Amino acid sequence: MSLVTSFDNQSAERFWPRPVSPKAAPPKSRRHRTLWISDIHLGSRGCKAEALCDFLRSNDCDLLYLVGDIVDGWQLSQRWYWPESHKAVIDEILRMSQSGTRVIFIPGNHDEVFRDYVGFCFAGVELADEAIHETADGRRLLVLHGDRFDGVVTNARWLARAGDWAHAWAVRANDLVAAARRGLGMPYWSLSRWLKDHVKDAVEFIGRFEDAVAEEAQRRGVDGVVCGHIHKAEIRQIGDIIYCNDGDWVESCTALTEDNAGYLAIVQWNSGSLEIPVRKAAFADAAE
Ligand SMILES: [Mn+2]
Repeated sequence: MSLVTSFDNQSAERFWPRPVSPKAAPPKSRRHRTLWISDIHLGSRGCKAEALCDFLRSNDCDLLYLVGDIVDGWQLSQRWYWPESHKAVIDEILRMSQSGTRVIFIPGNHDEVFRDYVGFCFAGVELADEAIHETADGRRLLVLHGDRFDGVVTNARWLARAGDWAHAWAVRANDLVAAARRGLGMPYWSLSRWLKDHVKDAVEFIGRFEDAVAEEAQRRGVDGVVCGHIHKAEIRQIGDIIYCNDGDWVESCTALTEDNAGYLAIVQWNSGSLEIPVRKAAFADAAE
């Protein structure tokens, strides 16, 4: 008994110091009921960690879903890359968890090492294979990363890996093109965005992926589904299912948000301001 009582909170903190001091947190400017983010790829060069830090510091939520590929274990296993800004993202998520945000982490294929710990809770972060989210207006959304549909879509795991490698290079090439255009005073233009929209196979892959995910949601008897994995933010009706993809933080810097009325929207973080691009769908309207 004495052993237990002597291990109080103070000594626990000595062994596991809090990542950041609470006084450093300024008031957040926006509140959401729920936030979904995924495909951050911490540990890879393409990761837009500064933008995400900025986003998390100015956006608050009751419930935060980390929908997979938060850490890029594939990249890290080849070459260790962990700059301060990547650590800061983890710190910010832990700070949110400590200030009352419920955090649910659904590992993806790039951070599949965490799948062994599903059902556990670390530093207030709950690990799950998938989740059922109930919106403020009572609809049920299946939340999963989405890589399990690669097989259905392509039928080959090596192809997914190859695609991943090609994507990593497209993102790098994209950064180079963007820097060159900036230097020439030209507006931002995304190469990998253009590839995704114009290369026939990519368009076909995305369509088939979205259909497969929606089909699974239909089979499970839920109203909608939230996933990540393909780095393409989306919110649209597929049959009876509302399909949401929260996008990524390698390129698009997008999140899915829910407000207190159950209204769902894709938001894009653009140099410190929150933009709501083309699609903003009232869940209730869209599902009726
Ligand atoms: Mn993935």
